[in-house]
Amino acid sequence: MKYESNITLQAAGQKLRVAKKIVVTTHAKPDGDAFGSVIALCEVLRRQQTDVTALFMPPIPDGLTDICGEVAITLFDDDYQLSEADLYVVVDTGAWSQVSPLREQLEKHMDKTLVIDHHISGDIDAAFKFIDSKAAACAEIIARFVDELMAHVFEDKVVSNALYVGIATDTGWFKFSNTRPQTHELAARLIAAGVDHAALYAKCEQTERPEKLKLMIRALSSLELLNDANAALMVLRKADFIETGALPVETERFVDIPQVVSSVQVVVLICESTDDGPIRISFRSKPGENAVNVAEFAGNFGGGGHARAAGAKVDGDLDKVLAKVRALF
Ligand SMILES: [Mn+2]
Repeated sequence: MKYESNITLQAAGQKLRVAKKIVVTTHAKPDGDAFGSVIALCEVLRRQQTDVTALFMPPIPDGLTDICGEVAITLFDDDYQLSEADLYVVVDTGAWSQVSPLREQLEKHMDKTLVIDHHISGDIDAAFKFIDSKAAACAEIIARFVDELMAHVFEDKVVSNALYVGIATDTGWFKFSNTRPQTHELAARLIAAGVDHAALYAKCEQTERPEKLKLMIRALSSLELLNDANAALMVLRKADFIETGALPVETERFVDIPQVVSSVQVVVLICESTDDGPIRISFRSKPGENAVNVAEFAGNFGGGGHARAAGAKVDGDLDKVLAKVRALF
């Protein structure tokens, strides 16, 4: 299946304009872009009197529920029944693997489904696809739909905050290579419209618990630099989680920290389970000429992922896993 647009912005906009009942959803565990894209689009649809459902597969990002204004959020659970609608919209993904809890129900409605996405691949065979893989965030595309449908609500607080959260989070607050002139132009337009970007930064990025910092200290004190500081290895044992009171999910972004050292090309974080489950290994690598393909590393442990970010789950003894990871460098 070719993953490319088969409908113009105007024609897709017309579908959004005429449908009386629309369900808008996105990938499970939505990030800022997924969440912001759904909320911005739903707010515009709500204002044009569409009966709209903003459907999310949880968890939704902490701290973002108060940017939704009057858009009511529906959370998917095992009992959820997808209602009949004139149009189903999937934003920020076109991959069934990312929408799997909803697949069985949504698959019946492919003839009236519109995918709006900025990824390069996808397998949801929707009748309508509006794909722009050059867009830094799906919210960049949604901004074009806002202009197409109801340009005057662009300055609406709900719409502008949601779009800003989308573009800022998907570009790492405008530092990733996907950031392009249009991204900054949109950000400028949104800030001019009154977006409080510093407040949104705090809402999105400064929401952690103190336990996370305590665990971070443990992770950093475990740091080993290998192969002339080309690789950084960190280990968190079961006791580290228990003694700090931190949760396994609170290791998020620890793998970014050692990358501040110029020579570090690869970071590995090994986490023991707190409930005797498998050991979790996360790999990251920096882009560039000598970029290391960490998906291959993860493959050695029965895992996989992307060239720059990969992972594996392994059963067994932590010290044996550690030895095997050290032997990679
Ligand atoms: Mn995105």
